[in-house]
Amino acid sequence: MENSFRSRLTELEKAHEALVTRKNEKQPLGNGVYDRYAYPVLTAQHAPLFWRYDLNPETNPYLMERFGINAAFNAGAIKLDGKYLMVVRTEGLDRKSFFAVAESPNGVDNFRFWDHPITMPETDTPDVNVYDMRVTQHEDGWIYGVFCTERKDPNAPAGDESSAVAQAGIARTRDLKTWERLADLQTPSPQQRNVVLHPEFVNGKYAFYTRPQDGFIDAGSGGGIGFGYADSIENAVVEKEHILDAKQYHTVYEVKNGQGPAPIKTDKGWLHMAHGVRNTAAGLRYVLYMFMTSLEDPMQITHKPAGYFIAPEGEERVGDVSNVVFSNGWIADEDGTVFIYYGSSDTRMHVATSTVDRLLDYVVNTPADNFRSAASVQQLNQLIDKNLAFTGAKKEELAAS
Ligand code: M1P
Repeated sequence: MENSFRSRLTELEKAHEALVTRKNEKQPLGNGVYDRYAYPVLTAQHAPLFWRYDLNPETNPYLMERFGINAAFNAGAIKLDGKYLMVVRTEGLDRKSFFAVAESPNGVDNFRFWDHPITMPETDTPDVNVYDMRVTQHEDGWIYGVFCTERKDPNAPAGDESSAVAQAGIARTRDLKTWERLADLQTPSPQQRNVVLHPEFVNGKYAFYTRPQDGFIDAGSGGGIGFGYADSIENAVVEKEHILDAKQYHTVYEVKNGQGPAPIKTDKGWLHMAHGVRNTAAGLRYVLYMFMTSLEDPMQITHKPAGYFIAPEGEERVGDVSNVVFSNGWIADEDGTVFIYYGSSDTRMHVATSTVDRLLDYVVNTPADNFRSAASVQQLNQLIDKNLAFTGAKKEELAAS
């Protein structure tokens, strides 16, 4: 028994190390906006063996998993002390999510979980489930984590064990290790998810992106990406939510949408990434899209390309909740590289890389949605005519030379 325990452990260790240290490769011929990578950057199998197994042969002679990890997805992200860090929504077999930090030296591979998950303090109303943290390095000096805290709906009728209430939990830290929990955000909406703290004060106040919703799944009469101010962060209250990006009929965000990570500041405006949800016969489809807001007035959208920026592809399309990509973390590096971290199908994490310049070009120069097929054809014809005139002129130029 002792021998088989040892040899099984050696095999498990080898396989785990090979997975964690596997070099990731940029896929050739991207779309010019960003590059995808060959492998997910983080999966449930990246969780350390000492989380999943009792490593004592006396108490676990068969070396079986004692604390299985189901998924590692929807991570917030930040660069600290030269390391690329994801605050990962890590989900056990018991369906409970918790936050755990995974660290990489280069942002695209070798992500390794820190030894312990985050011990998140609670408010007087304990969380049942916590997930999807947005990490904001605020100009007040703190790093904030804003996340969904989910609890059973106290008004659910007897026998209804599914109805839940989602609200925004807020915590702050200096090092992602020790966290101070603050009061949950209060807003006029019955439920909140996808709440994100803006990195700067606006008119001297903290500012939040919100996503008002009537129900736990349905945005209902609410929905859209909201924006509101709070006087204090310790007891944050947003009295009015202004909808800055509404859901809209026959778009990729017709059912609901939500701000992704905190926006990136550029000299042309705030770059945003968000998720949009549409309905299909096969269920909801989640994609990512981008837009830009004004530096002077972060409530004004100045540019918004039509359609999606990233949609699930290949194995990304399949998982616990299929046909989903979701992003709540990106890192803009000093050299302008942007690491876009996205979860696929509520199962695993991926990275795509771009640059601030490319993303600005994409957001500013990609045509906006005109909301009708005929208008799309008109847009396409303009591009075709421009290209044919250009290639025709080029041919004549070559023939004449
Ligand atoms: O399952 C898909 C996503 O559903 C929720 O997002 P939203 O609030 O926009 O519907 C979240 O639970 C998210 O984590 C999940 O990926």
